Parts: sequence; C-alpha cells; structure tokens
Amino acid sequence: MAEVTKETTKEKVKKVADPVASSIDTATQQMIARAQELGIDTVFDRAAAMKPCNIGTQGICCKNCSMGPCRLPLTKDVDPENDTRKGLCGATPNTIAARNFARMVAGGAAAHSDHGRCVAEVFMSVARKESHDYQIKDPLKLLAIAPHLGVETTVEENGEAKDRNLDEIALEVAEKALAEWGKPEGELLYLKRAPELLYEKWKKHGVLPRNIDREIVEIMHRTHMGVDQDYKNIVKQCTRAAIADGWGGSMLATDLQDVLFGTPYPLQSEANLGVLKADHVNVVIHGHEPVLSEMIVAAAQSQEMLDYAKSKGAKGIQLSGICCTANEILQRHGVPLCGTFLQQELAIITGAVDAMVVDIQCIFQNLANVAKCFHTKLITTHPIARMEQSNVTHIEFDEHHAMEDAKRIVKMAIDNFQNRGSEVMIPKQKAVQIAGFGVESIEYHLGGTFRGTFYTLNDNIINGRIRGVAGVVGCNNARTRHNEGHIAIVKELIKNDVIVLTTGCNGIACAMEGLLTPETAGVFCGPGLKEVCETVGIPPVLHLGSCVDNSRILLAATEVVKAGGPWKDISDLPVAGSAPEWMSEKAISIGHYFVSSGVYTVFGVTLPVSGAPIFQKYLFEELEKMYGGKWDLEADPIKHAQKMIAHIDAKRKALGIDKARERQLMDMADRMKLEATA
Ligand code: NFS
Repeated sequence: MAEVTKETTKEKVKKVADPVASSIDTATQQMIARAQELGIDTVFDRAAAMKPCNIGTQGICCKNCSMGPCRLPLTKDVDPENDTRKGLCGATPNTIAARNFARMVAGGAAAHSDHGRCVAEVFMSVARKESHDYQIKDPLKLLAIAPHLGVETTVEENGEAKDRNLDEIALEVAEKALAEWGKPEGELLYLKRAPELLYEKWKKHGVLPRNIDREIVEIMHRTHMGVDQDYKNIVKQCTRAAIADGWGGSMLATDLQDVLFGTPYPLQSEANLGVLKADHVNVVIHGHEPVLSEMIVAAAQSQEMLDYAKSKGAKGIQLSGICCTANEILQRHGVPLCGTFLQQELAIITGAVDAMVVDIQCIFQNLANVAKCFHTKLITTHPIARMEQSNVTHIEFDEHHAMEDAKRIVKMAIDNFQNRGSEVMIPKQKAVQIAGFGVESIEYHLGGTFRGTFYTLNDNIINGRIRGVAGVVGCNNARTRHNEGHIAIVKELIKNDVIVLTTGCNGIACAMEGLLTPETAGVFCGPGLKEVCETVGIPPVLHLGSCVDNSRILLAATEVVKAGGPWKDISDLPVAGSAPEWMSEKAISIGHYFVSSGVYTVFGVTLPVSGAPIFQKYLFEELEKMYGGKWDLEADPIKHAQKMIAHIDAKRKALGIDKARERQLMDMADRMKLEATA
C-alpha cells in the first residue's frame, strides 16, 4: 500500500472554483455550485486549477520555429537600460511580442472575415436564385450598400434615370462583395466609407488593405521565422489586416446579413439562464454565423414543429442563444439570450437543454464532456468546426436545403425532450431587455425630426448632456470575475453621462444585469444622459449586436463626423472603446481596428505586450500620432472607465465644447434650485 504523504494528499484535493468569487451573476453562481455538486468540472474550476504561463502572459514566448519555444526572461528580471534578451535566432522581445500580437490579429481577422465570406456566399446563391429558403428581406439596405461597392442602382434610359432591376443589383453586389476577399489589385471598396481624413491617414501610412485574405496571409508570412524583424513594420501589417476586418470582412458580414435577414430595429426580449423553460423543448443556439440559426428560428416557429413538440408532451419550443449567434437572432427576432461565453457549460448543466446547436467560434470542447452527463444532444453544423467526441452529432448545414437541415435539428431536439432526466435545475434569474439597435435605428431615435442624420445626437454631445460615446464590447475571461468588469465599467460610464454602444458578450452581460431598458436611465445615469434617454425613450446602453457588428460602431462614429460639428475625424470625437473581459484573438483584431480608426481603446484583464516595453509604448503612445487612436490596459474597472472619461474630456476640451458641459451642469443645478424654491 502506497504511503500517503502530504504531497499526494495535496494532489488528490482537486482545486475547484469559489462560485461567488467566480461571477457577479447569481444564476451563474448557483449553476457553478450545482456542477460541483454533480462532480462536473466547468471552466471556472479549470481556471482555479491551472495558472496561466507568466511568460506567455507577457507576450515573450516565441514558438514560431522548433529551435524554441524561446521563453525570454520576465521583464521584472531585466535591467531596462540593458535589455539583451533574445531568442536563439536573436529575435528581441519587441519582435517576439509584435509577432505574437500580429498573429492574434490574423486569427481574429480571419475568424470574422471567414464568417463574412460564408454570408457572402449564401448571398450569392440567393442572388443566383439557387437557395430558395432565403430571400432578400431588406431591399432598402441592398440599395443603400450598393453604391459603396460601386454598383449602380439606376440606369439611364432615353436620357432618364430609371430604377435598376433589384435582382440585377443583388447579383452585382454579390460579385463585388465576394471579390473583396481575393481581388488581385486595388484596395477595399468600403474604405471610402470612412471619414475622408481617416482614409487619408491610412493612405499616408501605407496601410490601405488590398484584399481581405491577402492581409491575413501576409501577417502569417511576415511573422514566420526569419522574416520581418522590425516591430513597427510588423504593426503596420497588422494595422492593414485589422482595417480589412473592421471596414471589410466584418462590415460586409453585417451588411449582407441585414440585407438577407433584415436590419435590426428595437425589440423586447429577455436574458439569462432563466429563459430556459421546464415544460418546453429547449434548443440553445451557440456560435457566430446566423445563416443556419435564421432557419432554426423559422423552423421552431412553424406550426408543423409546434404540433410535433406538443405531440411529444411539450408545451412549445423555447429557443435561446449563447454568444454572438445569440446576439444575431436576438437583434432580428427577439430570441432571448441564455447567457454569455462563460455560461455555455452551465446551460447544459441545467439538465433542461434538449439540443445545443453550435456553429463556429467560442465553443468549448468540454461541452461534449458536459453533454455526456445529461440527455443533451450536442450538434455541430459547420464543416470547419467538428468535435472528436463520439456523443456529438454532426449535421452539416447546406444553404441549398437550409430549411430541411433546420427542421431535422429541431425535430431531433423534440424527440429528445422525453429523455430529460430528473436532474433539472433552471435558475429563476432573467432580465428584460430592449435590444436591436443599429446605425439606422440610432438615426431614427436620435436623429433630427426632419433630417435623417445624427443631428440630435451631435447636438446633445456638443451641449454636453451626452458627455461622450463609448463602445464597450467583447468577451468574458475566466481569469477575472464573470461580468464584474463589464458591469462596473458600463455603470461608471453612464453615471458620468457617457452613452454606451455595446456588442458581443458585453451586450449579453448588460442585458442580464437589466441595463438595456429605458428605465435604467433614471436609476444609473448622470443627469444629462438621463434627460436624453427619457426624452427619446431609449436605454443608456444600446445593444448593437454581435462582434462583427462592431462595424456598426465604426459607421455610427462616421455618421457623427459626417452629420457635422466642430470635429473632422473620428479621432476628434469625445469617444473611447473598451473590452473589459476580453479573451479571444477576435478582440485583439477589433481593438486594433478601433485604434487604427482613431479611437482610444482600453482593454481589461491583461494584454500580452508587457514583456516588450518598447513595443508596448509603441501601441500605447506612438500609434496615436499616426491614426489618432491608441491602446491602453487597465484591469481595475473603475480606473478603466475613468481613463476613458478623462480621454473623452480631453477631446471635449480640444474641441472647445468643455465649457458647454460646464454650463449645462450649472443649468441643472439652477433648475434644481428653482424647483426647490418653487
Ligand atoms: Ni466576440 Fe462573440 Fe463573446 Fe468574445 Fe466570443 S461570443 S465574437 S469573441 S466571447 S464577445
């Protein structure tokens, strides 16, 4: 019998997460505890048990060739005046960290843009009338984007301009859009949608993307062993690729999805695990590409499927979503959000999920292990994202028989309803939310009465009721308390009269917290923002959709510039960006296109650049001289928000509108005084 030493006993005690320390959300806390009770490990437990690598965290581990991995000594162990650290080939900390950073941009831009390409391909098959399950739902949006792709919407006949046939326009838009991924010459067509000054900055610094794929490939080439050894030159290429993501792949994804599935307009829904229903068939959709989930929404609403569900003893079919596919179908159909990125395992642990349908991105491989403990059918649907575990079903989606695929999936979930075990525990928590905002709806709500522009928004920014605009976006990260940074930062911003545009998992976190309702304004906002929100009836936090929909934030900022004011470019505006709990490569690409578009952008948690102080300084200070935007890192949520507010105030001052705000605040005080004496 082996002797039980102190060491072996220690090993046997598996480290598990403290539920309360892991999340601010009580539903999440309950489900973490529930998982532990059932002996199922979740990401929270794994984060408690496994510490990240210090060297990788600082961005100075190079594994681009097999002489390594070269793990450079940590910055704190080095004399900054005499930094002689290098890898076997001589690569410096700057080169290594810049290469790693650039590869993250490549990964992120590739993910967004490949999603965009898939949408463009479906759009092409619709334009060719090969996919009968999809139609063009928003022809006005098609007409709006056509000119940006160089497609005429009118033809001249007998000296008169006549409307062009919509099918012809759609086909040409599809061709032009698809060509953006690989055209042999020229530059991306959407770049001209940016404010003129920004376009000129990109041109001057030689970062106009040529086509989407090429910029990503070139990052991979340049960061290969022994190629680009100048961190500034590496950053130049990742700037090009990031712009190709934000103003290319992501923007095309958003636009073509709007044309195909409809442009979002405000609607009411709910959020958090409590949206699951014990007496309904629960289908959870998880991932990023809405092409299949659009069909699942239609299938789940069909009488045929509803009758079938009832025949199996269910009261109906409850669809809900996780991650950005969720945001897509929320925005367009009001399908409720089941949770953020970190709640994906917890949804299955409720025991009430009859099928979880996944497509691409942000999907834990451990879902299959969790699903094994329950009756849940885990269904992969995308050819590029399969799982090796035997309990996973693969139903490959094909746009040519999309409805058939969707019905097969929904039917599988219904058939599985009766296999539900007794281990069902659905948390009660859910919050009401108003989502579905976009450039078009902001224009409607905050535009002028007689002019369809951002006039009213601009006016309120100038008079100081709205101090500034923040884009708060991005993931959850199990290295920090779930949703704590998201919510603290957003609350601090709105308290200080900064209106928030949200996407991705920040949007879901805000929805769960109840921040996406107009009533929030009266509770959490500063007096100026409260007044604006109450007057026009909008929440102070506007949910703009999924992560590819960050392109909507770029276009909203562009509209503010174009609608007129004392500013000429995005970098002049009192705006700031934030990703409080980021974790994915996509977030780095987004951050970098925000920065390259002129936005001061703060990341929370960590940023893998601190091991290379000169490179970090380049991102945090030098880039601003070129594009007007810069990176920053701040893990403390309140300081994080305060840095954004300080930047917004500095921009107001530079624009000469800081006094307006002071006056406006005086007016409020005077008014209160008047009310008190009345
Ligand atoms: Ni964005 Fe969306 Fe969430 Fe992060 Fe993942 S879902 S694309 S990457 S985790 S916000």
